[in-house]
Amino acid sequence: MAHVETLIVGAGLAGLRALYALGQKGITATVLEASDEIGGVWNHNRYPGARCDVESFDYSYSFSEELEQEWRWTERYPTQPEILRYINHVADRFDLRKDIVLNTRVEEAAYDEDRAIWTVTAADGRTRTANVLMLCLGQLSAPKIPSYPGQDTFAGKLIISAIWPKEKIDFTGKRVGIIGTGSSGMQMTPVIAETAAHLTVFQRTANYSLPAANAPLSDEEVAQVKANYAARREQIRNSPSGLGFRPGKVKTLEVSDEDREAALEKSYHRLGFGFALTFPDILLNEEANAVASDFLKRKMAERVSDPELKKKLVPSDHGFGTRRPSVDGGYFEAFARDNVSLADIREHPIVEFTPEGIRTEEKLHELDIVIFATGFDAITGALLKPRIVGRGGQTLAEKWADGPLTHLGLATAGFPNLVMVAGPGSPSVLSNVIVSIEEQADWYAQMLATMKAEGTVEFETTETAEQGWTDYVQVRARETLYGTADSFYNGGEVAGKPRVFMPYSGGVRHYRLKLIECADAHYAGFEQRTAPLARSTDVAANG
Ligand code: N01
Repeated sequence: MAHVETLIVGAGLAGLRALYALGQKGITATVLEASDEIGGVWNHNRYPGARCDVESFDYSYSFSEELEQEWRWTERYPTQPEILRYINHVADRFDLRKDIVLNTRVEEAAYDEDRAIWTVTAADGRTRTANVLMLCLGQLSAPKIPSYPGQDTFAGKLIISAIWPKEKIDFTGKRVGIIGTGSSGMQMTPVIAETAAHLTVFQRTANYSLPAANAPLSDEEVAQVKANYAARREQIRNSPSGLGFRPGKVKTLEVSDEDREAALEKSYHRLGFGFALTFPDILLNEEANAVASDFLKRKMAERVSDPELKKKLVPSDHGFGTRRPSVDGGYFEAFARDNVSLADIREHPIVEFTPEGIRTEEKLHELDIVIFATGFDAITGALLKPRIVGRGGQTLAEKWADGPLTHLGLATAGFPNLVMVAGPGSPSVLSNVIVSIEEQADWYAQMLATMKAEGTVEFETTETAEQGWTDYVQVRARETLYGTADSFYNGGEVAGKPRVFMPYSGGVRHYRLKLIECADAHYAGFEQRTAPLARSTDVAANG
């Protein structure tokens, strides 16, 4: 049985970055990846139009100045193929592949309390052991796949946006249906509309979206960013959400009507969903949020000419930013095409699939291809897929039955020597996630190196620490308007999921300070043992 100091599960942006960080500290690690390729969500989300809605300069690793200078992004918002190329380049550039095992889906991980060792079993039955288990499974990576009556009888092709096939799908002459109008559905709509015979977008909830203002990057622009990269990274690390611009400081209602309109207009054309930071109170104060929401509703309405469509496509049931908004490349304009129509499934819900297509309460939509762009079981979904067994045989699913409990988003009591990246209780989906990933990866590497040097064989967060942090996450969330809508921030995206606010909303900078504080206090909230608790308890019990 192969043994390493750390087993990392998942070879996406987080797993690779953790592998690099541990290597820098001389800690041996192996990454286990279910797919036949590295890249995580950027390997799987190959749908047409897939791109990141954070600027490429910022959606990239900051750990190597050479990498920053060598790599040349081509567009302001990078496409999925370009990000995947970047991830592969990083793996080669830093010789990471030798420690990555592909085609290895982890099905179970069990903690041996006597030996302080994790045993990980993959789908092929092979087991590996490690002192530490690090879960880098992604926060939006477990796809949510609806199951409608008759779905299996559909004679056409069913595709899931988050597990997009590698072969090219030809939409030419096809009648296509997209279910879901989050970022994925909105991004693919204008692209598929270009070749499909007809495209029907099935919308349950209208979503806020801003134009991407994407453009090729000029050599001058690239040179300018590269000349000042260190300062840009520093600013990002000290920002609320890890985005590369300076957020507004004056409150929404403290400026004149004209200045407010001008500021919103400027952000709208440049910042994507960073628009939310035009004023510091847009996500905190209802009046401020209403101003920003009304501005965006006006803008979205201007992009649609048909009055009936306008009413349907402009959101009316939640404030801007209380659910994840999108950044699109021509979504609203696509509905001006003769071959694109909207099916409002809030008004006329889907009744069933038939061999011919989708029957709603209104009519049968005849289709050749149906795409589920229905999102993810967010934040905890992927973490709870493998059976993870901690102290006393308790599984992580049992422990988190009423919602996740973590100390600083790092670890959970009863599961010694287990840590997670971008999990619940960390800024995760409320941040430019690569910033959060880097912060945690480096922090873990230092923590593990320190504990190794001190002879710690078992570390475990305490119930007091995890309850304290989990409560604090709720307190911070209540300061915001996130609680006013159902979303994947609060478990509202999956029926029956515990309704708990999961990401840390206090910002990237504040989170980083909390991590530093924890480390400076010799990893406060973690018990560190030079022998496994189980063994010392045995010794005590036996006199
Ligand atoms: O998923 P979503 P997504 N029947 O959850 C609908 C990241 N991402 O894949 O709102 C009918 O936002 C659901 O409707 P409702 C990014 O963080 C990033 O689009 O539940 N409809 C909603 O409209 C993003 O925010 C990029 O009423 C159903 C949609 O499906 C996150 O991933 C690109 C349904 C799901 O929207 C998720 O985006 C793509 C059902 N049974 C994704 N179930 C970047 O640019 C769900 N829906 C980085």
